[in-house]
This record gives sequence, C-alpha cells and structure tokens, in this order.
Amino acid sequence: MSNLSFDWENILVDTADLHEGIVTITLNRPKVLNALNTQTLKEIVLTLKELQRRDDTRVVILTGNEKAFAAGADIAQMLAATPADQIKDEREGLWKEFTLFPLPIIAAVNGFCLGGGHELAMACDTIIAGDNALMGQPEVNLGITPGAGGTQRFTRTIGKARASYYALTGEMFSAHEALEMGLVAKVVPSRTTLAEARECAKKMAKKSPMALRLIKESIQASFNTSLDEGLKLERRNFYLTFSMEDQKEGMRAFLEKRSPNYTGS
Ligand code: DAK
Repeated sequence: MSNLSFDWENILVDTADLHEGIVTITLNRPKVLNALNTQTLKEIVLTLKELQRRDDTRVVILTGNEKAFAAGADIAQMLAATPADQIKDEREGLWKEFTLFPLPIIAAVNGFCLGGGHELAMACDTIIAGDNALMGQPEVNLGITPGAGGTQRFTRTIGKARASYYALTGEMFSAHEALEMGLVAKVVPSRTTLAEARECAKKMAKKSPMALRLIKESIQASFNTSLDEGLKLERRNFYLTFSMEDQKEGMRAFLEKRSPNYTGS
C-alpha cells in the first residue's frame, strides 16, 4: 500500500505501527485541553475515512495528552451560536460518521474527559483509562444539555440512576468509579495508558479483520435494536464467518496447534 501521512492542524496521526495494523490518532490542542471544535472532528473523520479505504489498518487508538483526553466541545466556538447555526453545523454528521468506522477504535484516556470528550470516548469501542482520568458530563454547568450521547450511550452503559446523577449534577467521576460502573475496560497508571492501549490493539490486530468488523457491528447493534433483532444479526454474522477463509484458517490453526495467519478474506 502507498505511504500514509497526514498534515493536520489539530490532531497527530502516528502510522509507525501500521505494519502491525495499528494507527494512533492524538488530539493536539493542548492549550484548550483538546476542546473539540468542528475542525478537529473533521480531521478525525477524514483520517478514519482514509484508513477505511486501505486494507492495512486493523485497529485505531484515539488519545489525548497527560492532562486531557478532551475537555468537551469548544465552548468558545459555541458561545454565540444560534439554534440554526447548531442545526446547520456539520458536527452532527461528523459524529455520525465517526461511529460508521467499521474497525475497533480504542480510547486511551488520561486526565479530563468531559462533555463531548466523554461522548467521543464512549463512541469508541472500548476505553482504557489512566488512573488520573476525570470523566463526566458537565454541560449542565453551562446551561446546556449533552448533545452527542451523554444522555443516551451514557445511560445505556451505566444505568439511569447513575447517568442521571452525573448529567444532572455535572459532577466528575474518577477512572476507578468509571471502571466500577462498566464504562471503561481497564484502569492503569497514567504513564502506561497508551502502552496498555497498544497492547490491547496488538491483540485485536492479530485477529481476523472480518471477525473484528462483524463483532463490532453486532455489539453496536445492541444499542439500537431489540434483543430478538440483535440476536438475529449476531447469528447472521456468525454464519457469515463460515463463508470466509479466516474461519477455516482459525479452526485449522487451532487443530494443528499453531498460530493462525489471517488474511481478511
Ligand atoms: N472549550 C474551550 N476551551 C476550553 C474548554 C472547552 N471545553 N475546556 C478548557 N478550555 C480552555 C480554558 O478556557 C483555558 O483557556 P485559557 O484561559 O488558558 O485561554 C484552558 O483550556 C485551560 O483550562 P482551565 O484554565 O479551565 O484549566 P483547569 O485545569 O483550571 O480546569 C477544567 C480544567 C476541565 C475543569 C475546565 O477547563 C473546564 O471546566 N472546562 C470545561 C469543561 C466543560 O464544560 N465541557 C463541556 C463543554 S460542552 C453536539 C456534540 C457535542 C456537544 C454538544 C452537541 N452535537 C453533535 C449536537 C458537546 C458539548 C460540550 O462538550
């Protein structure tokens, strides 16, 4: 495949691990704690679209810096907005497109992960949090409501009582509280968050890319469908794997007591 390089204003894209199928996107507006303006979202989505066009990406890691994953949507950008501005803003479409990326995205979260930043982490497939992470939906402190999953994905993940508590008080919660609520998969020392996310990405990247896609699709469907419909999709995806060489390879490798070599076909 051709070389991949990006020259963005607000994010860094590290393709050094692409030979292992891993790309790391780092939010890079440190002066404003990685506040998510429209341009940042656009850069993330355009990067994902480019990665999707190639067949060498298996897993994406999305991260920030030690102080902040992202402290929310950019308040300065929103201050003077009218409802019409908000409706016309391309952010809504960008959020949707983010969720359409078919392969796993791991959020590696240190520091503040608030509002739209928290919603972006929740829109990823899993979250690895550093022990310094502070998460929450503080929109209520600004006189607004969450707008990109902070009442929906949040509630479906941690339940009504706790989602209501945090969204209605604006109180932040720690990485350990997030772990206890099932919002994050792991809490690790903050200096190792990215390394831990890489280990997780490496494990995923060795699997069949088709299986990764189909598992992601089935899990995402659990947010949108009835149990019956979800189980139907799960079964269809299971059957579909039997049309693929990767299923034969995975089972053959098991029986031959060797590591599988998946090709994504
Ligand atoms: N936007 C813009 N600038 C921000 C920011 C933000 N969200 N968060 C921090 N900053 C800026 C600060 O203004 C400050 O800038 P300077 O004063 O240095 O110029 C700099 O980052 C450092 O922040 P602090 O001085 O405040 O740092 P502290 O350590 O004292 O406090 C903090 C850290 C995270 C507790 C504090 O900065 C804070 O409370 N930040 C705001 C957090 C927040 O309210 N987030 C929610 C924003 S609303 C939608 C999609 C998404 C959304 C809505 C709709 N659709 C698709 C419809 C999302 C909405 C939101 O996220």
